[in-house]
Amino acid sequence: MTYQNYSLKQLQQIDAAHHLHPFTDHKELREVGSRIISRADGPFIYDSEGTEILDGMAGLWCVNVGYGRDELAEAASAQMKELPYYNSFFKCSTPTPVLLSKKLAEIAPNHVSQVFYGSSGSEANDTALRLVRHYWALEGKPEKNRIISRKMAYHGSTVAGTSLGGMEPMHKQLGGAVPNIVHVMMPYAYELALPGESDHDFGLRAAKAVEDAILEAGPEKVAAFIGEPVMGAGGVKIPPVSYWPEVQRICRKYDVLLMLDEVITGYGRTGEWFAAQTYGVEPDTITTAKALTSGYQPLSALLVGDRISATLVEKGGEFYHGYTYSGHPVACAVALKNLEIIEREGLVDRVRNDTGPYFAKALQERIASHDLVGEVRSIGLMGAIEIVKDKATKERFLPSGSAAVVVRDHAIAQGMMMRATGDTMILSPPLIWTRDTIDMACDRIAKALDLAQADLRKH
Ligand code: PXG
Repeated sequence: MTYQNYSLKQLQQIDAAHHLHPFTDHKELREVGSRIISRADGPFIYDSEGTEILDGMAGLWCVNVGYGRDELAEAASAQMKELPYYNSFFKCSTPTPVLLSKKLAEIAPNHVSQVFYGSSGSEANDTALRLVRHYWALEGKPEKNRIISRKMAYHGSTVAGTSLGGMEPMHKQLGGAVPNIVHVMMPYAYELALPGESDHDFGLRAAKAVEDAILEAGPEKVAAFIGEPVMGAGGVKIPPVSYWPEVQRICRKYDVLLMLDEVITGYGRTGEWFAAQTYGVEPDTITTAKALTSGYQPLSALLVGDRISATLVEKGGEFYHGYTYSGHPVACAVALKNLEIIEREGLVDRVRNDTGPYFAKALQERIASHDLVGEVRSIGLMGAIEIVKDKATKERFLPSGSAAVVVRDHAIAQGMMMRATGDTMILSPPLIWTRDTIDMACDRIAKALDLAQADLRKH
């Protein structure tokens, strides 16, 4: 029996009875019922009543080639028929992870040529944490095991991912984080720059926080710094251009490895294959997932720089780590086809040269002037809209986070799917968006802001 035999109400009731959702207040969900998305095509998703919604979040930052790609379904189907599964343990391999690794080595920054697979970004960050600590142990420095991260960072939801991340409510439910991880300030100029401080100077100050943490622990104790090139779930926080080169310089100075978490920024989002290339930095590890398959299959790839892989190969012996689905043949087949589509359609160049700049301009010209908007910012096809009560003073509505939810609900009612995180609205659309789609999105967002304004000013 397929789901078409069930009414919306029935699906919602069954969902409430049996399904524990991620990051959800279950009691609240049971009261309101879930929104059931049952189909999608191109840039649109459709709920079970057939309502068309423009997907401003590419699913959850992942569906970069958009929905309804028959080629990806065919790649999965062909691989399932040929070989649905075999493992890559015990000196075995299957063809698709082999070929995907070669492809990833080609598009990754020059000094990065090895890949370790998992099924999720969280798993890939577990691998990254273990690998980096293992690296220093192999180099005879087991005490060089501390990791520096940032407040509000999101690195996944496993114990290691949560520990690496800087989300306080998540830490509170953890009952003990992985030890030796510290969190420094984020490069978020809108709230953290001092009066009169330039973007450039703020970027250097935020980078200095990394140096201070290294010196506080002692460089001989610090293994690595980890960061999202642009913080995603934490609110599309785009660092000043001075930040990453300075962080790189500091890491080199103290021989601290640089780990970039590109689960969101990887595969074209910022207008290069990787944001490492956008920001001109040379990370030792690059965590990727999501858009590697455009979300059509669960797959993550930890890209490993030559410095670490040389030691692992030469001195490492067996690395006691891996997942049943490391290098899953079907997921890798879909990834290969997905990367082929991105290349064939020139989506990365399009983001860099056309849709990215157009998106930035549209947000500035059509959204930034709205009374509820404190700032808009974007890079490539990811953007943020700060919701404020008072543009001049940056005062927020109370309680904190409540206003963005009002805007979000109006946006969805206008046929525009976007996320609210804290007081920030975020956008991360499929890379297939055109100038017309961007115009359509801005129309709907502007309308949602007007309606939200009417609601919020009533109180
Ligand atoms: N790193 C980053 C930078 C992420 O954004 C992960 C790691 C973990 O990936 P997995 O595949 O294990 O979920 C992510 C995931 C949100 C939201 O609300 C963001 C993510 C996941 C779920 C919700 O913005 N990012």
